[in-house]
Amino acid sequence: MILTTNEKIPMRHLRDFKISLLIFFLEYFWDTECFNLDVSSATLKRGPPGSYFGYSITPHKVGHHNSDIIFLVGAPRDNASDPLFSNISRPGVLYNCSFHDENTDCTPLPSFREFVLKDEDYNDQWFGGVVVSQNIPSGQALACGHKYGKVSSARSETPGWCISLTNNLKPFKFHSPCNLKHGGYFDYAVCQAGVSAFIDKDGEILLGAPGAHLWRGVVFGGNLRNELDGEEGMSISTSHNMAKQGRKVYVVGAPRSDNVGEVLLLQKVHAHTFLVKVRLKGQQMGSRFGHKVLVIDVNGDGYKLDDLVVGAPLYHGVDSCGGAIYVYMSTKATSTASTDQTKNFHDPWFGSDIVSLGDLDRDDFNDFAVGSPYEGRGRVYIFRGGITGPQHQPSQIIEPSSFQHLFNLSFSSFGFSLASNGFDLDSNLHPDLLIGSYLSDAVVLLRSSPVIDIRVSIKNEPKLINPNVNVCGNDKMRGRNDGVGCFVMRLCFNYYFRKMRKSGKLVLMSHLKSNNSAKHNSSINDSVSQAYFKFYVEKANTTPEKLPTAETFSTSSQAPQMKLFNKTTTASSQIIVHTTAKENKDNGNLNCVSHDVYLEQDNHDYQNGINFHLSYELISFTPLNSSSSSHSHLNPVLSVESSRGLTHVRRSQGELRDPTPSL
Ligand SMILES: [Ca+2]
Ligand SMILES: [Ca+2]
Ligand SMILES: [Ca+2]
Repeated sequence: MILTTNEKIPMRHLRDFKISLLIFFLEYFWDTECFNLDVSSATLKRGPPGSYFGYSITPHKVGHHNSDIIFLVGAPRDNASDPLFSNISRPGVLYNCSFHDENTDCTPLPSFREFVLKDEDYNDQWFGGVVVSQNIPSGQALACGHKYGKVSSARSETPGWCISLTNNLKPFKFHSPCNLKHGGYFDYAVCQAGVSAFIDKDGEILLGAPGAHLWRGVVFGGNLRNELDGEEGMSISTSHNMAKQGRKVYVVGAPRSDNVGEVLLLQKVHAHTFLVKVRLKGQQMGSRFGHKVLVIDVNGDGYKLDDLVVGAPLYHGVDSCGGAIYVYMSTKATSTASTDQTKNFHDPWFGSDIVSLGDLDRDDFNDFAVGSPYEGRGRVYIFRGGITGPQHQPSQIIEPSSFQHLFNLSFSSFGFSLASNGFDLDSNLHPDLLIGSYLSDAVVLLRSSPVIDIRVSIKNEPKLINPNVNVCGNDKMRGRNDGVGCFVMRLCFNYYFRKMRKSGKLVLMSHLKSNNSAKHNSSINDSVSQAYFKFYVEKANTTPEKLPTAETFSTSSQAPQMKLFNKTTTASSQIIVHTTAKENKDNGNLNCVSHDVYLEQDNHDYQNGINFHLSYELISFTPLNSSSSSHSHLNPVLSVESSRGLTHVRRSQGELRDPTPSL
């Protein structure tokens, strides 16, 4: 059945799927805010030149343990070394890579010659164009060559094929569903089965064949056929956490369907019957909505409802191209949509690949990565999940320029392929990410740093600053009553390692500044966090005739109103703490530092608060016990929440007036 374009999007009519929509477009003004994927420790694997090594990647768990991970990398334009393939041009090769050892090369897997048949055309078959893994311990893998053809016919036919691999990478099943079918171009002759493929937790294999039926497309395996009318099967996934009672939902993308692209959410009602539960449409002709789909729970909701991210890499604005991703939240909320405009890029293909990172920063929300491979040399955007859905600004933008000097390699198409699924190569409890650049025949591993939250609090603060009283700790100054007001600001830093306890030495550096123009500063240095405080001078004991005049307000706005004890307006402190893994709680009282703060003489401005700007950065963390991992120890980074810091305002009771002076 082909559903017509007049059919309404049924999302609001279904009990099982209540969806709200967020849209993210490629924005030029996104800042590169570094977070915990560490670019300085990037490692690289190269394939033969021109082989398109890295066109597809997947982690693969070997054996029964989560930690035994290898990586399968497709090089679909590579020549095979097997003599049987000596006359075959660029059949494509699948590589087995270990990133545990930086110095070993990836090894090509055998050519699966037992499946090579007479009269078949393996030239330029693009084997390794897709490789996927079940990604569970002892799970299987699958690799495809979607341009595998038949030479027995006078016509050029490309049914495509895939091969199932056992957990230890032995081939055990050949899939070429279109090869067995008859018919010409209107049927299965140019199926290209294996343009996309998916193995879910149950072991069910789905093969996308977008070329079937004159490019209307078919998905094989789940018997999903002909629901869509344009490249159905370009992307496929399943979810057990989207519908009630955990019933499996099939997600199928068709980026040319109905011109704007469509994604269907289906359920199996009988062995060969599927019911369309939700039909999602793109917004723009030719945007390739549905080119990529990702099932992920991004808001950690109580029912662990899976949400959906859809890529539309050719979405464009009026005068520009950019790409967009759509995030559909499985929630009881009413459908909402937000829009924005794309900026001037030339086909960066933002959203051409989208992968789950697991919980990259261990804040209990899953995060995901989006590739934008043709934006310059390519970029990867990291989006953090959150309680209301993913954050609109990427938490990190990864560009190859930040590490390509390590390898003396000029990257191209960086981010075309991504692979993570939450694998943790160095066992630091934070997931890692593989990024492919097929035009450079390269795959880069980025590991993620552990994350520390620092909470700053003020102890022993005065409720109000009495300008006539000196309460500082310095004996020489104590008790003076000469109009030099003074108070003690005691700042305490508490640390919290996310999801791990570590013994070691943690060094922080803090800088306290008084500055009336201090305000929230958006240009945060990579690793520097900030907090802001504001205190007010007490009005008590001032007689009406001594009240400040309007001129006092106008001239005081730029000049510092206070001095620290050493007569400067900045004080820095190094804070060292020895953390222990034995504490009952992960929280440790890091340290407190005190600053004696003096007001300038004769400044009784109680209307303008005195601003303090605290910045602090993590200098180092040296663990007591070195890790068993072969990878170097990564320094922790401060969490994004730490960066937001603390904004503290203390006002005098009942004395707040309109700050605009009345002249
Ligand atoms: Ca969710
Ligand atoms: Ca997270
Ligand atoms: Ca890790």
